[in-house]
Parts: sequence; C-alpha cells; structure tokens
Amino acid sequence: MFLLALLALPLAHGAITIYQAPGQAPLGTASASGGAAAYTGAAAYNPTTLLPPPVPSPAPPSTFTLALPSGVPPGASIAQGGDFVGFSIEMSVSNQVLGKNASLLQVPFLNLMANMAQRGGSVRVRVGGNSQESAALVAAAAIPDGKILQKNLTGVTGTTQTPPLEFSDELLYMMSNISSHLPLRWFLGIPWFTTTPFDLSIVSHSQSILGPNLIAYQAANEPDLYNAHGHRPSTYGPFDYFGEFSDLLTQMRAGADGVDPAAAAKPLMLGPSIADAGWTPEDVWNTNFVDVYSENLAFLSVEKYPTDNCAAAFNTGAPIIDPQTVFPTFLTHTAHTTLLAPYLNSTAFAQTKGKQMLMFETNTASCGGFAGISDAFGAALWGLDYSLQMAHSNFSGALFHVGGQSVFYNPFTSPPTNQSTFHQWTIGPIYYAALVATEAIGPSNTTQVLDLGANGGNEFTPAYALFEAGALVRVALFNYVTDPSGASDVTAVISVANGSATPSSVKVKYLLAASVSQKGNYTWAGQTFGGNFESDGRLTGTENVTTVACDTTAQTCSVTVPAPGFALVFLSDGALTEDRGAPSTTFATTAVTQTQNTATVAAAVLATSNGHGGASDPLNFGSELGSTSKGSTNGARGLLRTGSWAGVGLALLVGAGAVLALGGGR
Ligand SMILES: *[C@@H]1O[C@H](CO)[C@@H](O)[C@H](O)[C@H]1NC(C)=O
Ligand SMILES: *[C@@H]1O[C@H](CO)[C@@H](O)[C@H](O)[C@H]1NC(C)=O
Ligand SMILES: *[C@@H]1O[C@H](CO)[C@@H](O)[C@H](O)[C@H]1NC(C)=O
Ligand SMILES: *[C@@H]1O[C@H](CO)[C@@H](O)[C@H](O)[C@H]1NC(C)=O
Ligand SMILES: *[C@@H]1O[C@H](CO)[C@@H](O)[C@H](O)[C@H]1NC(C)=O
Ligand SMILES: *[C@@H]1O[C@H](CO)[C@@H](O)[C@H](O)[C@H]1NC(C)=O
Ligand SMILES: CC(=O)N[C@H]1CO[C@H](CO)[C@@H](O)[C@@H]1O
Repeated sequence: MFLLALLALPLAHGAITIYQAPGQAPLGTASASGGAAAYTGAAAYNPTTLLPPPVPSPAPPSTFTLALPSGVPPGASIAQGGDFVGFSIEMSVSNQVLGKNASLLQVPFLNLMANMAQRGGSVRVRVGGNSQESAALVAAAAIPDGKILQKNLTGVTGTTQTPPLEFSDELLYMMSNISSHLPLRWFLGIPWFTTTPFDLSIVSHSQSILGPNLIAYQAANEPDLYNAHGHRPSTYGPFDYFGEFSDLLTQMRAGADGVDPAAAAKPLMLGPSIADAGWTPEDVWNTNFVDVYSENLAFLSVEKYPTDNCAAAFNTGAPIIDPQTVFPTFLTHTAHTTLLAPYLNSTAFAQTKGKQMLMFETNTASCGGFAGISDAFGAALWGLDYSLQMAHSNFSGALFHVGGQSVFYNPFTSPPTNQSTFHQWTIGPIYYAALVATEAIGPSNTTQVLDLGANGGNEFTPAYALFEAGALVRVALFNYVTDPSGASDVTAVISVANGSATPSSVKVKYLLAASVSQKGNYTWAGQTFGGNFESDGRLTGTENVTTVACDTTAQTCSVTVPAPGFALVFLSDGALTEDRGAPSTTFATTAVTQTQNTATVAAAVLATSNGHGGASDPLNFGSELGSTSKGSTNGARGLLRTGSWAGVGLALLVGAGAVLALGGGR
C-alpha cells in the first residue's frame, strides 16, 4: 500500500524517515570515490564522493559592494531568538542519541548541545517524527533487559516500515536529566493514528516529569500524508483534522484519567505540521484553525524537505534521483527562496495572529537524504543559508532532523552499537550549519535578519545583515562555488552608514573546506569535529579568527570569501565572542564511563579544544582535558565540579553504547 502511495501521490515532498536499512545500492553515475561502489555498511558512513559542480557560467562577479545602514532597514525579519536552530530526533533512535537511560547520558550529545547553548543561550530539541505516531508509554517492567524503548518489529507490515514503539517513563527522565545540565527544552508529540480515544499518557507523564522544560506537544505529524499512508480514508482533509484537534481538547478536558489536571498542557499545542503533500497551509488556516484554537496553540508549524530519495531508499520503481545530477540544485541561494516563497503568506498571517511559526522538521531530502550531498560540505553551506533564509522569512525556528545509522543527512551520528568502545561520534555538515547559524544570530533575542540580495542578487554569493537591538552587528557572506584556483573567490566591499560608521577593522570567522564535495574535517574558524567516528562533541584545534584592516580613507572593509566558503564578519569585538549565551559547559568523555575510550582524536588536539574562552571559564571541563585514555582523572574532576551530578549518580556514555541492544534495522 505504501509503495502504491509512493507512486501515485505527491509523496515526493513527504518526510519519510527510514527505520530499516534500505539496502541502498550505490547511486547513479556519481563519481564514487575508491571503495564506495563496494560499500555495504551503514548509510551514515557511506564514502560516496561526488564531483563538485563546475564554476558557473557566467561566473559570479568577483567583487561587490555592500553599502549597509547602521540601523534596521525595512524588510528585515521579526526578532529572532538564539534557539532558532534546533534538532528533531526521531523518537525510535532517541536511545542511541540522548543516552541509554536516565543515568547514562551520551556525553557527545551533551557537548553538541552545550556548544549550541553557549552561542544561542538555549537550545530546543524535538523527540518525535513518524515513530511518535504509534508510540505507547508502557511500564518499565514491560520492556525487557532494562531498555527504555523498543521497536516491536513483529508489528512491521512492510507498508510504512515504521515499527510501533514502546517506551517507558525512563525516556522522559533521561530528557529531564539532560535539561538539568543544560538549558535545553523539548518538544514531544501526541500519537495521532488513533483518536477514539487518544492515548494521552505521554501528556500527563511528561507534564509531571519534564514540567516547564516541555515547550509544546505536536498535535499530529504530517496529517496531509495520513490518507496516502493508509491511516485515514481518502476523504480526509483539513476540516477533519480541525475536528480531531477539537476531539483532543475535549478528551484532555474530560480529564477522567487526570491527563492535564492543572491545565498546563492545554495551551502547549503545536500544529498543523503539514508536509506540503496536498494541503497548503492556507487550506488549514481557512478552517479558522488559528482563531478557534488560539488559546491552545503555542506554535504554528509546517514540515518541508526540498526533495526526496524515496525511490532509491525504498526501491519503489519510481525514477531514482541521481545525486550527481541534483547536487547543483543544493548549491544556490535560489533553492531557499523558492522553497520558502509559498510560506511567506503564512509567516505574515502568523504575525497578524500573534503566533510564531516553526519549520518543525527539515533536512536535505526525505527518505534519508543523498549520499555525497547530505553528508558533504555543500550541505553545510546549504543548511546555513537555509537557516538564515528561514529567519529572514519570519519563521521563528527550524529543527534539522536526525535519523539513525541508515540515513545520510544526520547532523550527528553515534557509532553503531557494536563499535562504541572504539569509535566516537560522526559530526555531519548540517551540525556545522546549525552551530554557525546560531553564532550568527546570537543569544540576544533581538536579532533581525535581512537577505541583502548581494552581488546583484547572484545566486552563488548570497549575503545577510544581522542586527541586534536595532544596530548592525554582523554580516554573513557565502560562496557556493568550488574553484581551487582562487579565481572564483569573491570579495565584499562593506561600508556602514555611507562610511561614517565603518569600523577601522573587522574580525572574520570562516567556515571552510577544500570543496563542496568534501566529507568531514570542515573547519569553523580553524576548529573541527574531525571525520567519521572522531568527535566527542567538542571542537578541536586552535581557534583562528582573522582580523581584516579596513580602508580608513575609502571607509570600506573588504572581506574575501574563498570558493567554496562562508564568512561571518563581526563589526565590533562585542559582536564576536561565541560565549555570549549560556556558560560554556562541556563534558569530558572520560567522566565515569563503562566503556573504554580510545577516541582517534589526539590528546594534544583535545588539550587545545574549546577555543580562546575555554580555560578561563570555571564551568569548562573540556579545557582541562589532557587525555582521552581510560582512567583519566581530569574527567573525574569535571564530575565533582558540577556538584549536582554526584547526587544523581550519573554515568556518561562515550559512544552509542556497546551496552545498547537496539532492535533491527542496522
Ligand atoms: C542504565 O544502563 C546501565 C547500563 O546498561 C545499567 O547498568 C543501569 O543499571 C541502568 N540504569 C537504570 C536505572 O536502569
Ligand atoms: C507487537 O505487535 C504485534 C502485532 O501488532 C502484537 O500482536 C504484539 O502484542 C506486540 N508485542 C508487544 C510486546 O507489544
Ligand atoms: C494568505 O493567507 C490568508 C489566510 O489563510 C488567505 O486568506 C489569503 O488568501 C492568502 N493569500 C495568498 C496570496 O495566498
Ligand atoms: C518579515 O516580517 C517583517 C515585519 O512584519 C516584514 O517587514 C518583512 O517584510 C517580512 N519578511 C518577509 C520575507 O516576508
Ligand atoms: C557490527 O555488527 C555488524 C552487523 O551485525 C557487523 O557486520 C560488523 O562486522 C560488526 N562490527 C564489529 C566491529 O563487530
Ligand atoms: C531569550 O529567550 C529565551 C527563550 O524564551 C529565554 O530563555 C532567554 O532568557 C532569553 N534571553 C534573553 C537575553 O532575553
Ligand atoms: C533532574 C531529574 O529529572 N532527575 C531524574 C534523573 O533520572 C532519575 C531516574 O533514573 C530520576 O529519578 C531523577 O528524578
């Protein structure tokens, strides 16, 4: 039935997440690097490397001026928060990503989120996705072997390939314990396949366990795909969804089972999260959804992937998209303006209703993304431009999706279960995009973002201005072109207020790789998360911030962006530091752990991690870390310093956990 639906319906835009290894063959005519053709391992580590697209013809003009005002001009976005970019973690892989249980958290995950909070002040994470829809909260004792979550693979019929999930309160405690270490708040979803009655146990339990760290409950995930996937009759439309939302509120109000006794969850609904699979946002707004449920709707939401890899992932018989052919479509600013244009009416509508609108789940392509695109440097530029374009377009947040081992697009991937004793995490290009976008927006909650239409609107060299509290503070410059000759580097000649407010020098941080095809080892201001299996979630290497002297006669600052690359230009030192958000808390992987840690990152590299601000910060354990070997005392000192940990009896996992016994699929 699913396959038929794939063929017959506009599922191309649906957000299907793969749960079972799709057995994907090497794709199309891509110029696979050595070994890729024979590669049979998990998609997350597929070595396929594409050819970078040729230099466009005509090439972008190599020099352009940016004459910027010091105050906020018309057309700038609404004020954006430092938690704008977050992550959406497929519920079925939450026990690989967050931790094993509430007392065994994944240190790399904590570090990755701490990096975000340090720059943005706080971070938002959704646990959900397709797998939330059939998830049942059961007593811990009902799940064997002390696990907190299990996939019931007997329930998989081969249609949606989404196994029903069973999880215990321990998952919610694990989330709560994470929030007790970091300013991290959560989204959850209400299972929506069955509405008569709804299973609302996740609401009551999360209210008591997570309290204010629970921001909102997703009321239906991609309801416009329900009929295609066989969960609703073919007549199911926006008015039916409107009615089910009413049923939900009625059942919560009835409160026979004490679902929401304090009425705390009632105003925390989020919807409609449609996937652009037949319903437009306007179709939903026109049911009067927002006015009728105004007091219940904490956020409005949509989900959107620009394309899909479903034909290859599920062998549907539909034409397989060749990654090499579509690679250039990800490497242009036009991709984002085109994708977001249909939502501008809705973000304007949301403003008139006093609501915030979120891009609740997105990534490069549904059905797992593309080998060589989703996991290469081009996706970092893509994700960064996309994030800033969503901010410019008056979205109020965006969550990049995290699947499992069997997808290409993960921002971060824990090692396969049986490799966690000798492998660390793999940090993908989308995480770099999220981190750098967060640093660009900053923690003030007053940041306004403006697409400058730079370089005559050239689609390969977009630029943004970022204003804080009404004043220009940073400029973001992109170069999507790959050209090692240097001939395609571009230079922005920046002046502020006709030169009268041009600084005498600016600081620049670069996001760089040799090519848009490069896999791993990208650098942000000289620091990196390394290649496959090399990261504990902290940047390594010495931070390298470039100072550019400005021309005080011409009153201009010329900043060059390599091809390919991204530059974040800080117009004052106050706008520079990434430490303006939450305290820079990092977690040593040598803290109490049950597995040996033989990370491939050199100790000497780790010793200089965390950039310039690290060592002076009393909360920063990472800067003390001189060794990643088993039994290091540095990590233990970090443990003692946090105080609160001792009482919790928290242990920390380095890898995905050799102790994890995940059901099926990889
Ligand atoms: C968490 O998992 C670890 C490793 O399997 C186990 O030793 C510990 O007992 C678990 N904790 C709880 C509370 O189940
Ligand atoms: C797993 O799913 C099957 C088929 O839906 C069901 O009969 C069985 O009770 C489920 N098992 C558990 C442990 O929930
Ligand atoms: C914008 O959205 C509103 C609310 O749904 C709708 O009434 C209006 O027709 C839409 N405008 C366009 C141009 O789509
Ligand atoms: C974003 O909202 C602001 C304030 O309402 C408006 O001026 C601007 O045009 C909007 N931007 C877009 C791209 O719709
Ligand atoms: C891990 O498990 C996979 C799948 O069972 C197997 O192919 C692989 O060889 C194992 N790797 C190690 C290092 O044990
Ligand atoms: C920004 O907003 C977040 C989320 O509402 C809040 O926690 C934080 O305190 C705010 N930061 C500032 C500087 O106002
Ligand atoms: C702060 C917090 O939520 N702590 C919880 C950590 O997880 C354990 C269960 O393993 C709970 O008992 C704690 O309350």
